[in-house]
Amino acid sequence: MSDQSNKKGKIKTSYDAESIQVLKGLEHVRKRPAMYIGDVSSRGLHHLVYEVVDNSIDEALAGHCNMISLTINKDGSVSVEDNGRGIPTDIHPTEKKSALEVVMTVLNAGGKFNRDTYKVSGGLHGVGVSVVNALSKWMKVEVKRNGKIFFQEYKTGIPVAPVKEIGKTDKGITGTKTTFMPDDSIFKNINFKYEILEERLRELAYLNKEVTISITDERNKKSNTFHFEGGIIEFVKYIDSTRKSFMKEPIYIRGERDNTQVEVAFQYNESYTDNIFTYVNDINTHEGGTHLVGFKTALTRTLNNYGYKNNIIKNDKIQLTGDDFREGLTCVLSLKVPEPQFEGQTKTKLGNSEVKSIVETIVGEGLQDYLEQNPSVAKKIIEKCIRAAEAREAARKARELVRRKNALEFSGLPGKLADCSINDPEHCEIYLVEGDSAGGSAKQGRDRRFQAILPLKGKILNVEKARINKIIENDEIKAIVTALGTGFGNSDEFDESKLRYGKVILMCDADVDGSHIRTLLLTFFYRYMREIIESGRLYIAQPPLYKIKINRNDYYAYDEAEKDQILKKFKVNGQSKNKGNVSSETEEENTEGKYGKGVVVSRFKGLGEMNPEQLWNTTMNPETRTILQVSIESAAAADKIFETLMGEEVEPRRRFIEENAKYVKNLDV
Ligand code: 0RA
Repeated sequence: MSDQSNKKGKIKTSYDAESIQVLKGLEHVRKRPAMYIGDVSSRGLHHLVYEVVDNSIDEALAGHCNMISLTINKDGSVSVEDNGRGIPTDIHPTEKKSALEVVMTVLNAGGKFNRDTYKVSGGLHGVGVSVVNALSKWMKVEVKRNGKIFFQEYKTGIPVAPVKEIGKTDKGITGTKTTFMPDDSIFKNINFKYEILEERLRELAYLNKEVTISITDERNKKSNTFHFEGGIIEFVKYIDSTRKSFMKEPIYIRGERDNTQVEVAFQYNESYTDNIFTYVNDINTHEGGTHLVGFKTALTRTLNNYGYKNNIIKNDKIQLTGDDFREGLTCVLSLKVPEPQFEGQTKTKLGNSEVKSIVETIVGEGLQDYLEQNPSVAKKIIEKCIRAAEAREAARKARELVRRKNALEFSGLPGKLADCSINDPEHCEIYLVEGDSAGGSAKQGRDRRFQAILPLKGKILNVEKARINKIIENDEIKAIVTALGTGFGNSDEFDESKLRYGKVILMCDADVDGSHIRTLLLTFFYRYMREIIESGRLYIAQPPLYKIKINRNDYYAYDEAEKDQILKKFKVNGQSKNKGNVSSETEEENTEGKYGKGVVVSRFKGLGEMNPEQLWNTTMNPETRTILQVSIESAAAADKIFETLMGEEVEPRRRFIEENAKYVKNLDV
């Protein structure tokens, strides 16, 4: 605020000037919402809730709040309530209005109140509740403070009236409750998904063990409450609930240096892949960063040193690498950093260089102590790492063999691959197609200049259950890897710069088997070619579910709703719910009697039922198709679903199927 605004006589004009500033700010948020919340899809929509919840979490981190409850109301709005100190309501000294109004309406006003907590900044979080307000049709806030209840309401971020006292309460009862209705003229769809919010709240409860977080969906009476006294230790157990571990308890280490708090829990399981989740100020740093590097360095060095010193690793044996020390590792690393710098494509990579050595020191010392106090566990861990190294060595030899064999043949490319003619990867794409018959249609329907087709037979190997040396013996995986040209697996074997196509598109049937195969493929990419997902090159094709023939014209519908829409548009009667009205391409029933003259609705059972021209028009032509870009979150979710369904442990699988029986059809990302 300028000094002028405090001088008598100028207040009125500067207040007006300020109001204009505020309005301009809100206007900008509404004009360019993506700049503030990433996008206006489902992701951005749910982000609004996280933003509001983060404010309550901040209050909890400051030690003043231990209850947060979220409600999806019947009308579709969301309420977040906490028992913190309540947002201050006194008149703000420079802004000349209630501090509450300032927090709710001024961009970046949050920073004006120094709450001495670890402020989330950068990334998508931390933009402030005023942004949520600006993007809401209406918002209401209720504050309990000093024995009073205060209230204010807003429309598209603008106060309807000044802050008002609407009642009294017990002096000891304090807190903030915010309710908002996202603006449907800004968001494509304002339907909050319980499962998405529940998952984030569960995660927050693991990361902030002092808080109890509950969620209620008033639309269908779902609810859940999360409180984990064990914090990230329990988080690790939850992630590994489908896997077996030889350790009774995860290793837990915590420490603090230069105001940076480090907390880590990890254990080894019997699988061959690693699951490392890293968080900075409660944000999942999907892209890793300096904290992850520090952790990996400490893990490798400490285990290696201990192994040599205690004669578990023999000098004449093969050298163990970082990857060997992470085989079967499940880890949650959580940091509180005062001024985090978030970098990377999705702003989820920690950039602070000083953090590496902080994490490295704290984890190194903590792990060293643990190993010395638990020699038998230490021995088991290191022996597992040695087995990993041996398998890696065997895999290398097998790969070498494959490479030499390929060199003897004329081309290294798989026989089933129908390659494209252009050589420039950026302009080429490859379709990985389920089944030979769909593969055949795709080969005929494609634009052979830039589209390559690789048909896959049946189900690929479950990569979670096999070590890398078994995985590379699998024919389908071998074909994918050679077609892509990148190699696969760890950093020295995988090279994204060798990728022969700019886009990799998975094309599976729209049925249960197809979704299973898609999940298997996603899991493979997530585990062994993650960079391809991270650089946004992995896609999922969207074949239509229905063909609707109306007076000789064909229309395609990609879901039930679209089919109804098309039928409605042409004023065709008939109930879509009644399966008898719909014929499959192969067993074309006479449906004319049901839908009226000249109308045939057919359901595609699989890609193979489409002829090459149909496949091109609906699914492959870049001008008209829709393809879904796979995000790292959706791939991780697929991996989790997959692990639950396919993993070693029977009980979680039974539970999952029971709980999700009605959803399993839609295992879609
Ligand atoms: C600024 C200062 C104080 C509390 C808060 C903000 C606060 C904000 C939110 C947002 C959601 N829940 C919240 N709870 C508290 C501290 C005021 C004091 O000193 O009492």
